[in-house]
Amino acid sequence: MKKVIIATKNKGKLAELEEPLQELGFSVEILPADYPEIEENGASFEENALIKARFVSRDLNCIAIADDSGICVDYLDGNPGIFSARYANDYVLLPGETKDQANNRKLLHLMRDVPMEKRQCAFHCAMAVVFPDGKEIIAHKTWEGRLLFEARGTNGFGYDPLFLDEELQLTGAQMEKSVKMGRSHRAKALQAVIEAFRSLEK
Ligand code: ITT
Repeated sequence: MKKVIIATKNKGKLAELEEPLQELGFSVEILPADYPEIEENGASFEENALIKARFVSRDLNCIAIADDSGICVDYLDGNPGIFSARYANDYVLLPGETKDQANNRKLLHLMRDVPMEKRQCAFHCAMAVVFPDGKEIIAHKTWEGRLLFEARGTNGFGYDPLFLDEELQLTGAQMEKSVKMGRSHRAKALQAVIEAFRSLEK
């Protein structure tokens, strides 16, 4: 059985990646809790995904899979984009507020006067696999939607409560995980990576 390490500290991503990889027959490991932060200084989702997967693959001599993702809002010229995780770093957390909630609060504030017809957005996910022999796979996929004026739903993580899938009329946080994994940026990127992985093995 091929062993893969998921190079992420984000529990939401891990919850979405671990099971599908196991179902595909991989033995999946996660990073130790005290694993150092990897500096994400790339200029694109792809560069950052590769930085994370290369670092872990070389450091732990394993097949590593990493995801760099975020939400791009048309009205904000594609921001927060690759800065999605650190978007509200310039905000003081309210009592009991998580980082994800502060990110959402900032985004809602900046978009407060923008009408629904100008609130198109998309989740992006670049997923990279790096092998110990240096082989690499990269895929970049999106999930289009609209940014709501308030949070809806409690599933998922990050910006899910604000992101409306217009076809289903549900936010990412109102969907069961299995529904999100039939539609999301991450699910599509994972699928593309798996297909490339399989053809490398042939
Ligand atoms: P790792 O680098 O350890 O993987 P991270 O959280 O720092 O974890 P990123 O730099 O890729 O990961 O940032 C992703 C950001 O985009 C973060 O704020 C997430 O909450 C958000 N995000 C990504 N995918 C999402 C999804 O499916 N639903 C909601 N928010 C998502």
